Amino acid sequence: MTQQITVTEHLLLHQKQIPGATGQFTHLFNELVLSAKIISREVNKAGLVDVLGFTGEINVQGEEVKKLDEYANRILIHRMARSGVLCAMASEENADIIDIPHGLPQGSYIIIFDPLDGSSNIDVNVNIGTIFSIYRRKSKVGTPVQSSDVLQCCDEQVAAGYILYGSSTMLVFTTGDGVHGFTLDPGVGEFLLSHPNIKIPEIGKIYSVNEGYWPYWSEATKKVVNHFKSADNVHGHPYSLRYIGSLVADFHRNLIYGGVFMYPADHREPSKPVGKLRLMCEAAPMAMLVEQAGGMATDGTKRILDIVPHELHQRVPLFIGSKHEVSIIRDIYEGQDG
Ligand code: P6P
Repeated sequence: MTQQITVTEHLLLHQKQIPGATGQFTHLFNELVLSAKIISREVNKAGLVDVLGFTGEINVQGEEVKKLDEYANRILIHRMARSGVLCAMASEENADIIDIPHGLPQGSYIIIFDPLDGSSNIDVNVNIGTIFSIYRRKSKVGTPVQSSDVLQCCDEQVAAGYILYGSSTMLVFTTGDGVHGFTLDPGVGEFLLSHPNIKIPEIGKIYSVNEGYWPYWSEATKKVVNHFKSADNVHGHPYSLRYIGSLVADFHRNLIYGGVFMYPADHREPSKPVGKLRLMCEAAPMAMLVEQAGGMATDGTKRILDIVPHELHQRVPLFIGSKHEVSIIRDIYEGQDG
């Protein structure tokens, strides 16, 4: 009988190792796990019930909102508000910080999430995911939450992770003590430890980027991507290109197999000169995960976790994955800058 460790058991074990841990965090995580199970149930029957397609609304990102996006956002906001341990939250789908409704108990944590990332893939049954990032407030408990409590340096994250809705539903997260993967056993409704202490291979054989944007890239970015398309690299032959168009799925594959995911700055839209991905609800949580797994994450040259956000939905170029590849990318960009 393989040892079946649930997320809750894993967290309680971890919590015992944190002096003065109050159990607030474990409670928050249990609510997150419940949200994941509810969203997974809906994702897995999409197509059978009326959750596919668009709501007809446009979100703060200027993107059309999918019904399942909206559903996942509602579930997370509802469950997180009632966790009793948050003082604020933020969603990729909402323009502003979401306050905890008056009358509900509050705590010292802040969660920032992308409720259903990769939503352009929902209607064609391609893997999608929920991404989350957790901070502890800096301002005094009992005083109004400050924007600085939310816009903290990305290195201040106390936890980060994602739920991947695919051939199985997986929860992968870190609390700063390694990266651990849990797979949902739908028969018993529990996430069971399936990938303890995940480490990303030092050198990868895969690169992930949307090459359709080639005409909009800088010469330095073209040099970076050419490094992986040519034989002029550590392998002496081109890397394999794998690109799903769903960050959680692309990241998860590279985390397990090794490789690098790139979303460079491009010049398609003058309003988004630094690319499409959001710092706080996509790049920062993935950066904490990959570093905890022995990898690297930069904006091309600067460590993602060293960035202090200036606004909630700011975007950032992202190069993330195996240490060797992300280091090579940094050297190429720095070399171009002279
Ligand atoms: P593109 C999904 O919409 C997303 O935010 C990420 O999940 C994914 O990596 C990226 O956009 C794909 O963007 O421009 O290649 O379609």
